[in-house]
Amino acid sequence: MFKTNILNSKRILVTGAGGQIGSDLVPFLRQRGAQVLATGRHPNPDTTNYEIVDVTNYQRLQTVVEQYAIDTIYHLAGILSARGENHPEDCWRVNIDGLRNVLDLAKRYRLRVFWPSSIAVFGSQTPRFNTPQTTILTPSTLYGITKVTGELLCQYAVQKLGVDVRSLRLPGIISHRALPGGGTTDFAVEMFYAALQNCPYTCFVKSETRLPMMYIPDVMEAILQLMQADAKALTVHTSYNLMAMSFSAAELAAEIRRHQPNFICRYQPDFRQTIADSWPAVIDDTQARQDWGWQPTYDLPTMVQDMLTRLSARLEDSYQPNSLETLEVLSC
Ligand code: VAH
Repeated sequence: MFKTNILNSKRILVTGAGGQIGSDLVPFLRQRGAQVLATGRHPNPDTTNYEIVDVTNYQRLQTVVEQYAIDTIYHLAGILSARGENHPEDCWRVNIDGLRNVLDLAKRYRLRVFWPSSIAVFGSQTPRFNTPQTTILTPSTLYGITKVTGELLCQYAVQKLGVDVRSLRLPGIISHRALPGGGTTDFAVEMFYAALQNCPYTCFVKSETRLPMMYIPDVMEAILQLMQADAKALTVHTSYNLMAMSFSAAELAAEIRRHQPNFICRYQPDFRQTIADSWPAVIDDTQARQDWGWQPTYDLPTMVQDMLTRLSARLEDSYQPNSLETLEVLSC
């Protein structure tokens, strides 16, 4: 079956390139021969071939698409769940106006688009275990509402406007290149930083809080496989369910302690507990496996092993992600 080769997307624009996914996706795509223009709202001296772009500014986005003859947009810019609850107007504006601008340009210039949705589309009325691909979507966060709205905009773009936009309902993501910012699943990354710097960690959800999670290499492969899939094979035009692993905060802390025996994790739930409680624990991703061959590689033990190895190397290289200084957990 003919695959849309990633190299056919020779000129890629990544929005939100400095975020948790973007920090990995830009080098991942460049290593595969694509020309990638990284963009973000703020200057990013660490990245070559970079432009400052606010996705809510249509004219700016259009100028860059034309100037660089872009053929594909990976639209990652957005405000996550926890920050979105504290800044709901910004969350709606960035997440919805940004996506609408991208989809309009995609229609106008025949661009291909990837856009990340999230398990945040599900709410307390959704089955928490083996959450189906098609089910009740009543999210309790504004972030989740923007993701449900975004999925319907994507489906409309495919079915009514002929746009090739593809999407994944991403779980919590664990990565080491850039700290996540403003998410409810950030605890799963912060634990590693605390453990490697011999700091006790105060987790902002209960120990028994179980959520779907994925290691960043699997996220990269899932995005690549979806974008390479033959369009005729795709039966979902809102966003695909995706599952790799599911673990509780306590299970993650215990697995880290197998390598860092002195790691101490305490639990002090805050407002993010309510958000986490509204999300599923285990996702049914059968459709993604059937349509385009999705298959995760990492489980909890292999992820923890690799994450500790890579992150400790970065910390030894005095790698300091911009937001590291602002991470209270490290003031131990
Ligand atoms: C968040 N990391 O916590 C994001 C993600 C499923 C979680 O959408 O908001």
